[in-house]
Amino acid sequence: TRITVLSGGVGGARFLQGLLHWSAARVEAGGTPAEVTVVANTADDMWVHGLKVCPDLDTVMYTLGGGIDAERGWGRVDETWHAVEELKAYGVEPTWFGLGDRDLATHLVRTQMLEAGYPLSAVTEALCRRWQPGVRLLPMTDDRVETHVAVPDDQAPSGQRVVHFQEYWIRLQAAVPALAVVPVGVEDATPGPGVVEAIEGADLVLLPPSNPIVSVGTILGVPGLGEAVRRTPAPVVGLSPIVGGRHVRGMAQQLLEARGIPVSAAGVGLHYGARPAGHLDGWLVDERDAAEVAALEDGGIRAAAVPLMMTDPVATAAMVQAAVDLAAPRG
Ligand code: GDP
Ligand code: FO1
Ligand code: CA
Repeated sequence: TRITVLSGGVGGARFLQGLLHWSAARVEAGGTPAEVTVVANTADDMWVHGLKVCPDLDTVMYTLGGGIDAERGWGRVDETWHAVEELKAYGVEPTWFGLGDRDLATHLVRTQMLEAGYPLSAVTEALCRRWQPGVRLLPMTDDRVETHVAVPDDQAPSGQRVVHFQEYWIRLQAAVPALAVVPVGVEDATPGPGVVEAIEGADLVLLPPSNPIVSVGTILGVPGLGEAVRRTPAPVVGLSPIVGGRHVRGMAQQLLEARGIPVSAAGVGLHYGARPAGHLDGWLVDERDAAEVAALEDGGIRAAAVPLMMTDPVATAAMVQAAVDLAAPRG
């Protein structure tokens, strides 16, 4: 079974752990393993201190490769922070971005390869030769795309100023309203090598409970990629990142509000919409949002309510099974 997943960082990576657990359990039961392709968001990427940092690619690579700091959800386990302390001592901005010493090696390798002319997809493949994540990890595009966020600013004549998504999230803690969320460069981006083929040639396409605006939304915004999801012969099933009217972790709430999308499981599902005009055949909501199933079905989306908390790979594997069941209804 070829399964293609459109992923952000922490939420996507945790889901993928569950998917690989599901696949291993299937093999143990005498089945065939899932061949998993991950199309990862690259619009959280940032150039900092002359280095190219790709948080969502690295979060997936470290999580599946056993190098993640599981508590933090991003960066390397057993990390130290000497290099950023030294940069701070020099007064070099930005001082709010945490680059661990171990993590730095990844960015050094990546930046050197990019500057030698390799595309990001080839660099990612090279990094994955070390980490062996057990999936094919593809950047959504090799082109530069960066999400920027407009925030209120009394000092500015326009009353607002634009910051990089990372600055909004880390320095501002998403505590000020997002007046606009713009994936800069996305309209000129082309899908990375193998991405469209992975979607069109899949047996199943899954949208994990990743951020619907800055993770999955950005991926679907790459010209040709959203079309591939609309047109693939494979069923497309997603899982809600909103549980009980709020995000489980991160900042989806603020960004949904910025776009005027209701902060609810059904709100996000209906925002993706039913194929072929939208991107979904099926949508899983958490048990406590069971009352929202009817609204989704009215919108042409097959829906079911199951536990959606990714507490461990076993619980997450059960979510994968529910998505598979929703994709291929019996009878
Ligand atoms: P990021 O790139 O690190 O922000 O990670 P993603 O975009 O992949 O995922 C972030 C989303 O995952 C957030 O909107 C969370 O609400 C969602 N999320 C995190 N943990 C869980 C969980 O256990 N269950 C569900 N349903 N959603 C989760
Ligand atoms: N998240 C933080 O909250 N603070 C940081 O200093 C930070 C640094 C960082 C460095 C590399 C990396 O791959 C991820 C990093 N993250 C940090 C996480 C990252 O900002 C977020 O997980 C995502 O971009 C949000 O979608
Ligand atoms: Ca992200």
